[in-house]
Amino acid sequence: MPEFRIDKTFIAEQNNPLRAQLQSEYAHLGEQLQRRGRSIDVITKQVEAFEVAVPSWGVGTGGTRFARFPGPGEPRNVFEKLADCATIHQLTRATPRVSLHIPWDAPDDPKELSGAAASLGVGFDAMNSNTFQDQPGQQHSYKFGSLTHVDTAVRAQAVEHNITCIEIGKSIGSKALTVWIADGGNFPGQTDTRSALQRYVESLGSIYAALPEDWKVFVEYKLYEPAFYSTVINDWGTAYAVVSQLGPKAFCLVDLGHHAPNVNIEMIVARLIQLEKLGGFHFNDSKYGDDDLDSGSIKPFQLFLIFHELVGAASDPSIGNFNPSYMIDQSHNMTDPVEALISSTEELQRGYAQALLVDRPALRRYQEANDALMALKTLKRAFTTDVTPILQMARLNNGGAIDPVAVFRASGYRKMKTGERPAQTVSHSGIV
Ligand code: PSV
Ligand code: MN
Repeated sequence: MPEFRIDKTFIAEQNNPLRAQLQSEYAHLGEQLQRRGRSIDVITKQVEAFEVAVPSWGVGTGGTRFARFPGPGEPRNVFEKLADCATIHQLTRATPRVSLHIPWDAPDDPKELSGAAASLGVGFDAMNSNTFQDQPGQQHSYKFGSLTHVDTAVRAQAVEHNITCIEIGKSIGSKALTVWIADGGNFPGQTDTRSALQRYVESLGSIYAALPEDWKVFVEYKLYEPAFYSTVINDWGTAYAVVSQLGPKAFCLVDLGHHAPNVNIEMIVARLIQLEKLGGFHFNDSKYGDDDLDSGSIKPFQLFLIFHELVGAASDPSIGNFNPSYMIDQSHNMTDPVEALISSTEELQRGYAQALLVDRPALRRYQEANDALMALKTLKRAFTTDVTPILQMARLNNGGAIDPVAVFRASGYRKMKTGERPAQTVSHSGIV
């Protein structure tokens, strides 16, 4: 029996009763924007072109360090994960690529995997290596580190794993490798801070040497967890120092959850843009630490301010080498993962659309006049605009759903998958 997929005509049928209301709300917003000298259709076109990759590990039920609560119909292998990711793309038309995590998603036959992805209408984004967990049959343990381990043999094994990720990626059309390591110390004195970083640079140098010409490597930093005292690649400055030493194919990756509370992430984004080393994002949201909550659920203003930097950079001719990759990295255990990723995609588009609305010439004038109040009001005017009709129209124009979560629910997708995918006790993915 072929696996259930949401039918195109079903999406169109669900859109039909919502069209008239959308037209009227879109026209109303269009008038408002016209009074601000902006064309709604131009903004909608830009939103239509917005793309973000979804994480393969995000479609399974994630968990905290305390528990996982497997959901019904959860994907049991990489093919089922692809099917869920393709469903997110079908409804949003904004997530055409999937970011894989190896070995969680290691394919027996990469050709079969590419074929499956192509028939589902999706491709592949950055490959993610995993040297933060021991895998069955692995010779050396990563308990005390991987790319920075004191033992050369452990480092060599971790380097080899990353090269395997590149090899798999090459055969499925990926163009980037994201490296996040958990290496560090839990206690003062446990590791020698400087030599650990030196070993990282050397290990990553070997991985860099194996990168194809048209590939990038993203160095992802995180303040802490699971190393609770000293993490080797702990902040953007350290990541920047590493990628600068490596060369032009190396960039920093900003995961929104990987900072201390209240850190000004939009400023980090601006710095990396200026230094031409912003490789991309792992979008998510958080209240306390690396909470991996849906984008825009806790700090939507911060998300808007990040997009404000990105939109500014995209139109600044003095910024070269600007083509950051957008990826989502989220995994929690409260909601249906497909719905959560749809919702995050929409919130990212919202932040982007709001940022497109900023009256940049006015903002510049207020900045030059030191008018802090009006400068903030200029940003707030864009941020407080309800851009929902733009997001809905962009999806409709792209062939997606006006209300993707409602269509997902009405389709009975989860129920169908629950029948097709009997629960298994062992999960092939995990989360840190
Ligand atoms: C680490 O917390 C991280 O953000 C890295 O991107 C990992 O690849 C991902 O989460 C999944 O564990
Ligand atoms: Mn991440």
